[in-house]
Amino acid sequence: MAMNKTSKRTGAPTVAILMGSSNDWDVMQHGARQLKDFGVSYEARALSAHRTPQLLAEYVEQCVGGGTRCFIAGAGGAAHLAGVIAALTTLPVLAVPIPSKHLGGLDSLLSMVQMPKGIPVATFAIGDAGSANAGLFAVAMLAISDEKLASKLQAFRARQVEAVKAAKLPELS
Ligand code: RP5
Repeated sequence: MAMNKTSKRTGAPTVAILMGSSNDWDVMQHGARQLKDFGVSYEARALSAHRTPQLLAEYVEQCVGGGTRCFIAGAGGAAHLAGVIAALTTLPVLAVPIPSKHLGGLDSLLSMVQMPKGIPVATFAIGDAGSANAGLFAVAMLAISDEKLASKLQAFRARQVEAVKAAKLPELS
């Protein structure tokens, strides 16, 4: 397991966002956006569990050694990226199912949410909302031990309340 090795990296991101393909970025950018807006350091990389398994393992090992606090993993189809990362570390892994060409992301969702007992991943909604929520969930985890971040999260929630209260529905003609 990566956490037991000595490989370290200086300047490791607080949150590492991994995706199986650069084509996943359109979706994964929404989680990155949340982290950026909250001032949480992140790094986004395309690394695949099946195309680049060794590079993936090395990267996870370096992040774990360097102080990364959690991983967000997006993948589509037979989406085993999040599960493989979770097998390499005990840090939390937040999984984002990417919409797929033939099954609309249901394959990705089931691949992530149906992890066998013992190696959990926290699975979010398919697509943009899941990606954004994974970012927000990472913020919430970090906010447990960071009062400033907790205040920012409270303010974010308060803005949502105000937006709902101010919402106007169209009149019928
Ligand atoms: C997965 O296969 C990736 O996560 C991506 O969603 C899907 C298709 O990859 P590409 O063929 O678009 O690179 O590994």
